[in-house]
Amino acid sequence: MSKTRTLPITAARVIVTCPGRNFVTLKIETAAGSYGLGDATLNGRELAVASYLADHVAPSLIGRDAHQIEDIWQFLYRGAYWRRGPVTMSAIAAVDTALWDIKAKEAGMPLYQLLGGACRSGVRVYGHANGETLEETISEARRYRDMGYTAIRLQSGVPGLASTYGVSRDKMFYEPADGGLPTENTWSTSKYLAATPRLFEAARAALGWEIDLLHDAHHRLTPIEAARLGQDLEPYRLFWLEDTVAADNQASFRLIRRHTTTPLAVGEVFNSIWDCKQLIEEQLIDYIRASVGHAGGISHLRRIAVLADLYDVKTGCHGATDLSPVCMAAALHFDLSMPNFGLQEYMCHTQETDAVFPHAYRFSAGSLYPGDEPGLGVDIDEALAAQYPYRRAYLPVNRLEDGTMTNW
Ligand code: KDG
Ligand code: MG
Repeated sequence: MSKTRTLPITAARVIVTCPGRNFVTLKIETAAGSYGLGDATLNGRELAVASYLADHVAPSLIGRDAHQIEDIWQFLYRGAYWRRGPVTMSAIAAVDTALWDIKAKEAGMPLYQLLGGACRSGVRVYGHANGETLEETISEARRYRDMGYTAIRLQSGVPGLASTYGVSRDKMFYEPADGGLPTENTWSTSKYLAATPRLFEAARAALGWEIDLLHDAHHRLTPIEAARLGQDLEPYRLFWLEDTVAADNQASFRLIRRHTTTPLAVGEVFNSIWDCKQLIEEQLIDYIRASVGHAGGISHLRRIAVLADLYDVKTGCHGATDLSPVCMAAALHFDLSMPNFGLQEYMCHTQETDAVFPHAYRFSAGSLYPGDEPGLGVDIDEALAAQYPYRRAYLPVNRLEDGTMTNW
């Protein structure tokens, strides 16, 4: 019998950088001189994960065998005693992703090959068209279509509201973490529910039916409001309607599901299989949006996707700008290898971010391709990263027009 070679971990370092926005990256090094990267960015709470990793996780990794990915995952999850939660699971995700990166580099193959090989030629993605007005949003959607996107998310300003989720000045990326203290926005569900069906009616008239359209309600509705929106959008055949309600109560999706055939997506804030077990097993959703970066890494996200596959639920990984290129690369290897991949979110990063994280993945004709470099195919330029120190940034908060706090 051949003896398995162990690969002791010699260092685990946390790199915090802000090339336009904050990113937290874990770099794990081995005795063989190889290293792997994991994204540990938790938008608006970055330093909590950085501390969790540097102060609590990193010391306990030194000397462990980098090849024992599952055992290390269980060690960090069960061994902490305190389970789940976004900080813990983002930290575990970073370790897990870095270890998969190392294993694939050691094997000399792109990660998707280790995960079972490609199930498709590329990873179809959706882009983000947004505008202050309905007209501006539709003209942005045309621009995305011209760039080759075959699926586009539409978010538009709501008449009577000063600002709306998803609408940004910069048209290639939406960057909500905008203040050294939380910006306070004002929200009206009734204004939003009146405006949104009009947006999609106009979009279908202008763009036709070939293109897939998506929308994100960003957790702002009650179940019955979500049911109403789903019904009102049915004539426009959305690819998915995302995050209608805050999904703390998974059973609340029963009510939405009972009333609408608009496909439902949820899960970008989920951090474990327990957040979506009921949603999946009762077939209350169509797409699960949990990400490699926030839901325990490749190992745990695979568990979620395997469960989802049993119930005809497809994946739709979160891919906003606050998920670093390390996370994006990991998502692409995962997407390529899973039989029940649905659609991948893709919001471009700034040139500064791309320079700090040189990567092999490429966009072409509506899809992303992870490339064939060993591992994830993404690196970090540490010298450049050091030129962009951390800047405190918060996500906005939301109040109803009468001042009541509500979901952002
Ligand atoms: O950090 C929060 C953002 O990632 C989130 O607001 C983006 O909802 C989002 C999406 O669908 O990309
Ligand atoms: Mg979303």
